[in-house]
Amino acid sequence: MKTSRRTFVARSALGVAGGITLASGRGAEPGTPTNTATRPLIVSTWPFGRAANATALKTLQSGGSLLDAVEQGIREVESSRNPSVGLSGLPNAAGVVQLDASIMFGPGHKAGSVAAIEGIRHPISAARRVMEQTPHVMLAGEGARMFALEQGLESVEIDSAARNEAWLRKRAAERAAAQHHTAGNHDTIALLVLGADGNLAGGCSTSGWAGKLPGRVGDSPIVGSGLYVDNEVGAAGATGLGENIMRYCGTFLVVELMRQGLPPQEACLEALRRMSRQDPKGTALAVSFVALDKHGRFGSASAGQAFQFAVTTTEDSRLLDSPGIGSLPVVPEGGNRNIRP
Ligand code: SD4
Repeated sequence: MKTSRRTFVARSALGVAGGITLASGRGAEPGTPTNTATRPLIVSTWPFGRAANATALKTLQSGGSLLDAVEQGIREVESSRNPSVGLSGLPNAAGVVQLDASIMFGPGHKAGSVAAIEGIRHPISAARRVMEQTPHVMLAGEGARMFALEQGLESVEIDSAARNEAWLRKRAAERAAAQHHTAGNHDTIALLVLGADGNLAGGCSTSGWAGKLPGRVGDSPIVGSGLYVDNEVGAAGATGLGENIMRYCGTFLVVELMRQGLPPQEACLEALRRMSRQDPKGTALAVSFVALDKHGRFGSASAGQAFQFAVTTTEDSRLLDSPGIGSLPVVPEGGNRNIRP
């Protein structure tokens, strides 16, 4: 369930003035390093992230690795009949569900992703296999599907004749539909983990922009756009309008701002400020970030959409309201003085 716009604006104002608003419970605070004894620290997007975090935590507690935790946490959402993650996601303009996913592992700076993949139940597992079983980072379209099938990943039948027919029938309408991104037709799971050993991992998975043109690839499978993990610094994940995230390498920007000294929440806000200065496609920003750093701090920021994120440690699990850039003062030319040159 999403926060109403009015509630969002009220909470955003509060969030900026007095720190993030708690949607439920007590526990870890943004900006304050989480107690190392309560790690792992798991942060993910949207209220459904809470179930993903719980599965990730359980995976770690039963001896799984950081990557197992990311993969299993995201599989939880891919299996949950979510309208914007996994095969239950909303289709593209031709009536076909095309999925994007990526995964990164801090040690070794490893990455894998799949883009515009069809008929594969768990794109996050396909992304992990690309990372671990091939010399590549990204596979797309039919090649990604063939690889996933070869790897024995669960699939569903694809009827290409019916698909082509649908494409021809709806061609004119789909072009028009794809021009108009509307809020609320998309949500991505991005999940980040700081392990008890101090290492980082993350992943994300989505069906992307509902009604997108066939073949459209969003930010989620692109390293540094929908997901970025740097084991020396921290990790960030994105949700929202991929076209805007991709133009700025959004999560790379957040991590690099953390490298320059900003805490995660400030880094998310500063990235959004920079991204909000230009709007070449007239789509408005509609972007949210989550981030965590090596010190166990975490944060989030949102522009143009109400956004909640889930934070889990061994001590507690909570949903938090993200502060919105809409209620922030305009940043003067010359940028943010908190950033070290
Ligand atoms: C995309 N970023 O494909 C994804 C969609 C999303 O919240 O995150 N929606 O553009």
